[in-house]
Amino acid sequence: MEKFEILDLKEIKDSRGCLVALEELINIPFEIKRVYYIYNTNNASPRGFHAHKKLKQVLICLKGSVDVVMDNGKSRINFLLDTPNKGLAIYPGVWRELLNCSEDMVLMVLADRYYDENDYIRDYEEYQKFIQKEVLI
Ligand code: T46
Repeated sequence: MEKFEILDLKEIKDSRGCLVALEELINIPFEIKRVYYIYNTNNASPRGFHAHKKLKQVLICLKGSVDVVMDNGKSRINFLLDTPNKGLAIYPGVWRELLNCSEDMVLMVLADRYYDENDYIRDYEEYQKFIQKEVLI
């Protein structure tokens, strides 16, 4: 499994609390075009279940927790996001599922492209065909 990366975000800690700075092309591995966040979730309503053709993203769980399952068509890996000082960079061609979102979860996502529904592959069979083509190129 490749196409993802765990980013250890430097925490600046003092008696007042913690601060993390995000800087494009420094600790975020792309230019940031879009930021969105997901909240008011519950663990009975999983999200994701799609892949992106071109989009790169970094997921940071600011509060609560979520299991991010990543699938490359051959194997699946689960990564628990439960701290604001870890980022999960997901590159194109990875099927992702967001499971067990806690009710207090606040998930911030940085993206390198504007929103484009045409970049999504929301059908798993279509995803398998897509990665098969990628392997042949
Ligand atoms: C991803 C995971 C982690 C917009 O209008 N603009 C946006 O920037 C986004 C991200 C979504 N939308 C619309 C599209 C849908 O009508 O918001 C609705 C919910 O989106 P979606 O069902 O794709 O949400 P998730 O949580 O399943 O997936 C989202 C991102 O779409 C996706 O890129 O990787 O979060």
